[in-house]
Amino acid sequence: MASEFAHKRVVVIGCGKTGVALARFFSAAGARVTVSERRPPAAIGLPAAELRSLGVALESGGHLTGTFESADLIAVSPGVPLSLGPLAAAREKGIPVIGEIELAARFIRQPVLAVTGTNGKTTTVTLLGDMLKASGRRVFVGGNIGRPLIDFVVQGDAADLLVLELSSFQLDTLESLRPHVSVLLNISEDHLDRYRDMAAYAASKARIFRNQQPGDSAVVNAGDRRSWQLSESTAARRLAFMHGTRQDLPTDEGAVIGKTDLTFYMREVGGRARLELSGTHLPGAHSRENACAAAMAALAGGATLDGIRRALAGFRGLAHRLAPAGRLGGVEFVNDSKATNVDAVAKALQSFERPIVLIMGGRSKETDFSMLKPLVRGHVKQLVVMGEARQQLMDCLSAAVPTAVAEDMADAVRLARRAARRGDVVLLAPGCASFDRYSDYRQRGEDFIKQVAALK
Ligand code: UMA
Repeated sequence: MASEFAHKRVVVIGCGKTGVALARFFSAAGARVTVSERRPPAAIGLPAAELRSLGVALESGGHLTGTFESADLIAVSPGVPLSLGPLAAAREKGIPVIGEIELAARFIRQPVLAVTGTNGKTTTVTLLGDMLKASGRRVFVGGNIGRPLIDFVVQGDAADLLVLELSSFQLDTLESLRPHVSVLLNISEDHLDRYRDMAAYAASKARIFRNQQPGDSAVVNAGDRRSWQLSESTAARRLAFMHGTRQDLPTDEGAVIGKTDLTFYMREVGGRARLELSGTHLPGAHSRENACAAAMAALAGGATLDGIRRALAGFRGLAHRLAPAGRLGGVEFVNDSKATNVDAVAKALQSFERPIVLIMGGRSKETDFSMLKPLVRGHVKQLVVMGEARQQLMDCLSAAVPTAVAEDMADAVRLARRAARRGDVVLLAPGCASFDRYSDYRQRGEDFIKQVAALK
């Protein structure tokens, strides 16, 4: 399958999910594999044992320039910045560097439906996968959502179609992938700790369109100026979606999002079809955008309206995304730990009519929180801040809303409970990464749920 790698010296950077999957791939292909990991050996745990059993060398506790420079090929995990010193030095020397999705794409024959955007990717990808499955298609769902694409190549699952969630980190190293259907949901400030500026971040997102041809489709949020502008580069058929009426659509084919329905104007539905949304679990306008984009991509990928309808009816939302976390004394606790940037916090706030006690904080991604001021003023009665970004949050938002500082999640939940009255919502929407205290947003969300349960 990949005999070109036999006996080659391959260095894999990062010993997370992707790194281990890459090590499996290269070791099955007969390469001499070294995994290079910045964390110390004690922090790695189980993956170290798997690598040993594969006969893969593990260098941990930092990256060695010598190792990188003696490689025939370097494969990077998405979380590794391409500016990493030893990696940049190896690239200067002409050593080829490849990303995991790009590597996998070279071995894939099935049509790919790829979804990107700052927020809503995982929900959209989940719905899209469900819609295609409910239409009788065999689907692999992977990428940033959790299952590395290279796993699919190694295991050779039976699939008619691949549905991929692609982060900007994964798009950065993409060269040859040609999505049969691409989806761009939205672009707002995020990851500015990795990108020079918004233009660089947006340029990364635009890579989803670069290899598309006229027979392909691009589903794009026409209500989001940046996304719409970026999509002008695509050779694919553009399918716009937005809130409003058909007259607002900038393309002949597309879809319109209503308060309780979606209307598609696409050749796949014979010109026009309406889908009722009442009875589905899609809180907030942004959820309807995700559902609309998923349905359009599904139609372009061969799904039926009936399959789409059934998938929407069965969708119960995802963990850590505006998910119920308990109720106490008439106060509802909502876990949106996945709201790791300002736009996601804004969308969470807009999903409630009731007064909100908002918990924010974590590791800042160099975003400007003051953009939230008007929304916080309108929706939030008390803000509780915690983690590394607490001072920055205080500086940006305390003039707009009463703000308290918490020591940790337990303290934050206690303070929030004290400020909330019957009918209010206590919302965890951190607007920050979780890595100051947690391994990921899931662990942070679990801690929130645990602290809410402890109040009882
Ligand atoms: N590491 C180094 N050197 C570095 C940077 C990182 O050794 O300079 C090491 C870390 O110590 C760690 C490993 O690399 O041990 C982590 O690699 P990774 O960050 O690429 O994480 P993976 O476990 O491989 O997971 C990645 C995605 N993570 C990121 O992009 C940060 C996962 O997305 C994805 O599910 C997985 O691949 C499978 O494709 C998560 C994510 O947070 C959900 N994504 C970001 C987001 O959604 O905002 C982009």
